[in-house]
Amino acid sequence: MLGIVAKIGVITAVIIVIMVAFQVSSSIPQGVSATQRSQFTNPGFETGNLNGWTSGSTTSTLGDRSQSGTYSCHFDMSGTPATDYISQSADLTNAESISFWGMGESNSWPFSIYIDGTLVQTSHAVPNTWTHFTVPVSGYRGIHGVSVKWSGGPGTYGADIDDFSLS
Ligand SMILES: [Ca+2]
Repeated sequence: MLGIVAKIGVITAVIIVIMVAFQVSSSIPQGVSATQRSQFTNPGFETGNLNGWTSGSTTSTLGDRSQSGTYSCHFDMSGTPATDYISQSADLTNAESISFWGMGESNSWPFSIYIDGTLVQTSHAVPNTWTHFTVPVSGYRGIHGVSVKWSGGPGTYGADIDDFSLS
């Protein structure tokens, strides 16, 4: 008899938990996801190429040194900022910041970040160490051209970048 009472108690508790869970889930407004953000196309270069990006002639992808996944974008040491760059248009309306990871080959040369062709930040790469960089963009609304250029060349040092995101 006591066993049956205990079982009924457990079943009642389970039903209450299910009802509470249903009420919580149904109270979340449908169709209103967290703030809608556009993201970069091919942000981590995992297509193995620069699809989605406009890039300079000494800019490519490499498959042996990514921050995550398999591929990263590589700025060759033979290039200059005119040829070691990538660029993509992004909707910055709901973005607080752009972030990406960068790594220099051997010395602390800068990545230069441009929005619509205007230099907004210079961030120095750490030699042989992936480093996370953040660029504040809360003042921007709408679609803007985002570019990163590398200033380690020509003939000195290359660099890699990976994993762009808007947050
Ligand atoms: Ca990657």
